[in-house]
Amino acid sequence: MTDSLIEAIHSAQRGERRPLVMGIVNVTPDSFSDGGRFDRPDRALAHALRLVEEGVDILDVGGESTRPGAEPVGVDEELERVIPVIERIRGRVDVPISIDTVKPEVMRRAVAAGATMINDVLGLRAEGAMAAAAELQVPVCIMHMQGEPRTMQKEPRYIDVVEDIRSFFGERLQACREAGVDDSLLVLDPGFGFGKTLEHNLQLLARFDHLRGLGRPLLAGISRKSMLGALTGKSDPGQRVAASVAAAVLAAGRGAAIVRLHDVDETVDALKIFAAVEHDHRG
Ligand code: 7PJ
Repeated sequence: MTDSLIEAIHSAQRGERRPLVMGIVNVTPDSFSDGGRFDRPDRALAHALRLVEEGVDILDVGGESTRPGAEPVGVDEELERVIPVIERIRGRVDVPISIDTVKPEVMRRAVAAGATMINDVLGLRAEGAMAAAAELQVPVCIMHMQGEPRTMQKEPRYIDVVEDIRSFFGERLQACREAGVDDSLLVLDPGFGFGKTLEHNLQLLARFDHLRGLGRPLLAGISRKSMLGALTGKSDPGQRVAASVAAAVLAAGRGAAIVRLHDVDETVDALKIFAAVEHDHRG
């Protein structure tokens, strides 16, 4: 499972196939606000199965909200949210599961329960996370974030947002090598909306292809984010589907190997058009 996932990611990076679609499965109280504690895993399972029907390539299961202003969650609470969901999904379908966490203990328990990828918004900078990744040897998404979720949107500052993030990735790649996390396992993500103004986010998307120089597959997560609300005037994230699909196609055109998103059905269709034109009729 791990080898075929790595091969698919690298094939997308080489431009041989359309980007992989990573569908978001949130297991946080704010995303299931009307659900009680006990039916939460079943609701998350039902959501995951729907995404599979819609053609998702990777399911990204997360139990801690990293939205601007969000408060951290304890390890026991996070485990209680995500492990039953991973077990239920694994019992039903073979689609690769990614665990969206910054905590080493959650990484270990999630992989033991059947996850085959780690998605870390702190880029393995939390205490013990790098060692856990070195031990688990599964693909890891290293995301860039300036600051921390509680305060990151206060006053983000860069000299040049693309170059600054490139040097952050250079430093993380070196740290991974030193810790024994193989280069072939790493995916890089500039972290749209994580300590970035609208202008920073637009520069990152416009110049997303500059990050290809790092030689690693790239992930873009723009789905329903506030940058799209700012551009369309739509304050309700649920109204940002078309904007999200457009952003995913733009990221695909600039070399994203994975796009992380909510609206799988719509985006898979859009990427089929993208692939038919870009891969099949350009010679
Ligand atoms: C991202 C993420 C992202 C990666 C979130 C949201 C906020 N992980 N987790 N990249 N965003 N790798 O989905 O709106 O952009 S949480």
